[in-house]
Amino acid sequence: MTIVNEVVRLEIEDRIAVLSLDHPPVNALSRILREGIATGLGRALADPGVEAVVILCEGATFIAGADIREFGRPIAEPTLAALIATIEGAGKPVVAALHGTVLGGGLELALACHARIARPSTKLGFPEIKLGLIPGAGGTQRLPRLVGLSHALDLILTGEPIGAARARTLGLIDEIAYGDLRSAATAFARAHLEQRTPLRRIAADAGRLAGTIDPADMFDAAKMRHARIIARNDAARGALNALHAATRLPFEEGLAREREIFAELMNGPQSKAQRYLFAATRAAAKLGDLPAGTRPKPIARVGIVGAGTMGRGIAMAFLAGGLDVTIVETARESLGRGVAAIRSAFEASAAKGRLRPEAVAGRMARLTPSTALSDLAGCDLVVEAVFETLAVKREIFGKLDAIVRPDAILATNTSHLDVNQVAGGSKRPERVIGLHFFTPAHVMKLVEVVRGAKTTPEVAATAMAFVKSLGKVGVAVGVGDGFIGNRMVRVRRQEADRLVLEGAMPWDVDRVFTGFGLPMGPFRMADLAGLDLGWSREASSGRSLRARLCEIGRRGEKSKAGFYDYDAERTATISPVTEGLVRELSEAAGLQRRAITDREILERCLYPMINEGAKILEERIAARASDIDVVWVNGYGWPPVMGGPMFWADANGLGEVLEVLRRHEPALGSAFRPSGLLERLVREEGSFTGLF
Ligand code: T1G
Repeated sequence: MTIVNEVVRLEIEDRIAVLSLDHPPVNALSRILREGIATGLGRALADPGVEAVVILCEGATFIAGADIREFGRPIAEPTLAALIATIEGAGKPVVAALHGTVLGGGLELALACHARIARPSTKLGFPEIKLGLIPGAGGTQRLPRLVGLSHALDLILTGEPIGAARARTLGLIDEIAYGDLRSAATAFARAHLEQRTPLRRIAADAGRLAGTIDPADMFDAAKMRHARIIARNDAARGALNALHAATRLPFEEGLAREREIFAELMNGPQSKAQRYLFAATRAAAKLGDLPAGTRPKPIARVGIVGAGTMGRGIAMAFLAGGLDVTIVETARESLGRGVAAIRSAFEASAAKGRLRPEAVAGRMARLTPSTALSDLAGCDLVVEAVFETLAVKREIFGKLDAIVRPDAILATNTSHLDVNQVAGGSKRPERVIGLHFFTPAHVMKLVEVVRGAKTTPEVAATAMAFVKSLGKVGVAVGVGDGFIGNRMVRVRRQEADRLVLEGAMPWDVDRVFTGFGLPMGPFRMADLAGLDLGWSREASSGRSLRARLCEIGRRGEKSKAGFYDYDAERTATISPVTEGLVRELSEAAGLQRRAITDREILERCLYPMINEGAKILEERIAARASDIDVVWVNGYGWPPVMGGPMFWADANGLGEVLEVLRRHEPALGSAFRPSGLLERLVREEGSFTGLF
């Protein structure tokens, strides 16, 4: 075995050269790895004793892509494109032995090999679109030739990986290796030699593109299937253009077109925002102040107290994560309703093809309903998802103290209460943490992880690792009313409500938000979530538009009427009933309604939100500005191509933000009083995202 460089080794086993790559954590194609592969491959191809080459990786995964940290800088030689051309042009068979997540440039390098063999658990894909890019090393030209145009469109436009079995069906890989991958790959290479199998160079011919009767139909169908992605993403439109080139141009010209589109996207605002979020999402999960050696504990058995909307959603998220779940509700009827709702939600997913039918039974088999808190005794972690009142939560934690193991974690799902006060209900506040799931909890990625004053580092680390194991995005937040997201939403909602009283209609406000680039405005979002969240007829004030609507049974989309009217297809339309109520409330408030410009709506809803974000940073509720952006992208639908509110403010110019706030403060009050941090950053010409 010879050391090629610090991340590549070369071994020759009976005429087969094995290039082993070992560049943790994901074998990203950094310069050092590209150099090692180029050198090692050169030696193997020049060695007369070598008749075939296997490329495999050590560690968690085969190459998971180009090194994102190198983006935006001049690419050092050897480029990935040059490396790929060398592999494909080799005179000896080169076999890629795949495992883990074979993504982006890693899959492009595998496509340059003459054959691909993969472990059953391997996932393969082109996630570049999630970085605002397209495959930039031949992926848009080779993939359609190998698997056909339609599958290539789906893989590249969605960015979602597929499993080894599907990859085998599509012809993306040649064989699945059920035993030892290295042995299977060398055996495959040996068989390739013995059978004198011709070297398959995908770039050499049109491949499955030749069989494409009418590409235009396939593009039209894909544009229908992926309309939402294409509408918002420059990269999606770039991918369509690159794939068009693959159907019309010779390979090398198509490659050149791909490179042009890739370069344009790399320098565009959307990719910069999405690459920022890639790093931000990983930074948000890091708890910077943990003592060295802090290790998360495994969580296998979880309990949930409460089978209402949140408890059900959390139970579904836990079940989807493979956990054993005990859900407790005092009243048998509401427990039964909760379990039935969980089952029907899984069945609905199965009916839509999002879940294998047999998985529904598997998940439900891991759900234990109970009316006794004592059944939570064996849990590693218990989440309370009961009424949002401090007394109830404290009482639950007091009872759980006597039931769960001393090392169990007690989590509160509170959306805004003081976690330290909730923790006060337990004799072991050091085992208490906040896990603020967002509704619907089985869908929304975001979890605000709220560390109490006494939460131990191990509990905090365990909570973060647990959230990530669920496939969710955890953001560590400090104790404060509304934490990050809801606190900023509250400021925005107050202004939106005021604007409606002063002269705008809900749909005017929503139009400004969608025009800005958000998927929907606050009023349409409220209809979706339900206007009666936290409302009760007994306590209804009847003073706000939301209360008045609830009182007349207009509780949102679920009741076919809320701020908007809804038809059978749930299409929202302007409501004369709402308009009448708005005018009544304006009159009752003694306000003379006036025309309000879209610009005023945007300034009064967006800018105080950013100001609140600055205050959250000042108060250290968020460790960094990018955490706030991660919250907004994963919890409130802020489009990733726009980076997040703090990223947007930096790009927009903090000076303008400050000027707008100062202009509105005299009339609109404290929400517009600029934070000290914002004023300092403007003075120092700094930025939110450059702070920490
Ligand atoms: N480049 C650099 N670092 C990367 C990286 C990458 N591609 N992928 C992950 N990391 C780092 C990450 O920042 C973190 O670092 C650590 O690895 C663990 O990541 C030419 C242009 C592979 C599924 O988009 O999807 O190829 O925080 O926490 O949950 O056409 O990482 O520890 O310092 O996410 O086990 C295409 C992105 C690139 C894959 C593993 N590839 N990565 O998930 O670990 S563009 C991607 C992921 C490209 C070509 C184009 C995931 C993962 P740190 P992690 P994980």
